[in-house]
Amino acid sequence: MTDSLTPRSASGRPDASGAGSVLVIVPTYNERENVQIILDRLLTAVPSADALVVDDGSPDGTGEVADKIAASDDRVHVMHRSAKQGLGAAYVAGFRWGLDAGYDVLVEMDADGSHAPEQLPRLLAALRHADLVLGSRWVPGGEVVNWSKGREILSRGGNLYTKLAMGIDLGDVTGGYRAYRRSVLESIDLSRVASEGYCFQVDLAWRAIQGGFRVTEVPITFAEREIGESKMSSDIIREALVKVTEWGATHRLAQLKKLVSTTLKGG
Ligand SMILES: Nc1nc2c(ncn2[C@@H]2O[C@H](COP(=O)(O)OP(=O)(O)OP(=O)(O)O)[C@@H](O)[C@H]2O)c(=O)[nH]1
Ligand SMILES: [Mg+2]
Repeated sequence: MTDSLTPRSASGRPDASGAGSVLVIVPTYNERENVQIILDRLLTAVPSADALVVDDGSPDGTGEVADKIAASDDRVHVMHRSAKQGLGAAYVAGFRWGLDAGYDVLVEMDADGSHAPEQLPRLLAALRHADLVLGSRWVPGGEVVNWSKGREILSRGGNLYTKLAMGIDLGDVTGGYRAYRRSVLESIDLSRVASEGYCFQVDLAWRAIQGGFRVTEVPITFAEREIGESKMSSDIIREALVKVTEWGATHRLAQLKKLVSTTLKGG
C-alpha cells in the first residue's frame, strides 16, 4: 500500500479557542459531491483550521476533486491511499500524518455533512477542560435529524450496551465527531488499533479513558447524509458487538480480580 500526499509542508495556525493548531481529518470514499461542500463549510466556520482529506482511491474521483481544492487553498491537504481499507485505518494514517506535522489538536469529521462544521468551535472550546471531546447525540441538547427510527434504535442500543458492558459513563461513545489533544494520540500505540467503524470510536475513547485522560461530551446535531451512499454494513455492527463484549468481559474480570484480592488482603 502506498500513501501519497500533496507535497507541501503543513502550516498550522493557533485556533481562536486557545486549543492551538487544529487539523481536521476527513476520510472519504466516494464523496465526490460532498467533499467541496464540507471543506467550504469547515474553512468558513473555523478559518484557522487545516484539513486533511484521506481518500481511499475513491472510484468516483473524490481524490481528484480534493486535489483541485488543495491546489487553491493551502489549508487543505490530501492523502491518497491505493484502496478502500476502512474508516479506522484511514484515521490512523491521518493521525500519524497530523502528529508528524506538529498539530496540537486532531479532529475527526465525516465528509457527508452529518457532522456540522459550524459546531466545531463548541468542541474546540471544550478542550480547555478536556483532552478528548466527543460530539454527542445522546446528551441533553444533542439530537439527530432525518434519521430513521431503526438507525436511532441501533445507535442508542449500541451505546447502552457499550455503557453496560464496559462501564463507560458516556452518552455517545460510538460517534465519529471528536477532537483530540495530540497527547492522547501520542499515548496510544496506533499500530495496535485494528478496529473499524463504530468499534474504532469505542476503541479510541476506551484507550483514552484507561490512559487517565479527561474525556468530555458536548451536544451536537447529527444530520443524516443527503448525498451519496452510506458505507455502514452488517460487518461493522458485528465487529462492534463482538469486540465490545470482549473488552467488557476483560474489564469486568479485572475488576473482579481486584475486588477479590482487596477482600482477601482485608480479611
Ligand atoms: N478513507 C476512507 N473513508 C471511508 C471509508 N469508509 C467510510 N469512509 C468515510 O467515512 C465517513 C463516514 O462514513 P459513512 O458512510 O457516512 O458511515 P456512517 O456515517 O457510519 O453511516 P451513515 O450514517 O449511514 O452515513 C464518510 O466520510 C465516508 O466517506 C474507508 O474505507 N476509507
Ligand atoms: Mg455518515
